Amino acid sequence: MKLRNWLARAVRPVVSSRLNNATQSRRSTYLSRRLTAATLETLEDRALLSSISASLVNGDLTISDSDATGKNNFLSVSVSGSNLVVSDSFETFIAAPSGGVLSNGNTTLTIPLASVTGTLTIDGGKGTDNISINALNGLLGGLSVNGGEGDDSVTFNGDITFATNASLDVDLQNDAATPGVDQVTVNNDANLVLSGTGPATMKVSKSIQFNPGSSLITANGNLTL
Ligand SMILES: [Ca+2]
Ligand SMILES: [Ca+2]
Repeated sequence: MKLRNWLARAVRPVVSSRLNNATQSRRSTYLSRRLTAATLETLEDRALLSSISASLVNGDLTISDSDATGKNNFLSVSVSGSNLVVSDSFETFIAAPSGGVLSNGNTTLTIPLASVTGTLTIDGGKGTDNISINALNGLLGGLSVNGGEGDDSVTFNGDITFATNASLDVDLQNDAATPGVDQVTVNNDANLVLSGTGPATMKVSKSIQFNPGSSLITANGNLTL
């Protein structure tokens, strides 16, 4: 065998092997890029399911946890300027009723007080709900709070002077067949004042607590605790 032929036979497998390795490396790199590209593909936007409904019918504004199994709501109700503001710490509103706007990632509903001339109803629905009612200066109608199923807590943090003959209904025992263990707290210096024939009702299975300086006053309407 000539030296040149011998060298060719000896070197060819090595070159061939390195070429194969290089080819496999390129394929591997190609596949890796394909996989990387596939991994980095973006999905379309996914909206979390909203659970709080808000309806305004003839001046009655109703806020409800409409989730089938119930969310644990942390709802707060307050007045800012001439607007009523209802907000949840985590859950989002499905849509704003006419005249209202949503903000804070749809967790807050702001609507003119002038639109809520009837009853404001807060319905916690199922779940363990914390409902905080702050001072509602200028509330034009009545207020009804429902806890629904689950152990719920309703807290009044500020003054509410109801319109003449408007009512306060915090009966947490009549809004579900199994209403759970519910409580109401009226915090320091929060005064709930009804006038005319407007009645006030608070019913719970656990406790109603009035802290120092707080009060619940009716004129000619029934007071039921
Ligand atoms: Ca709830
Ligand atoms: Ca309840």
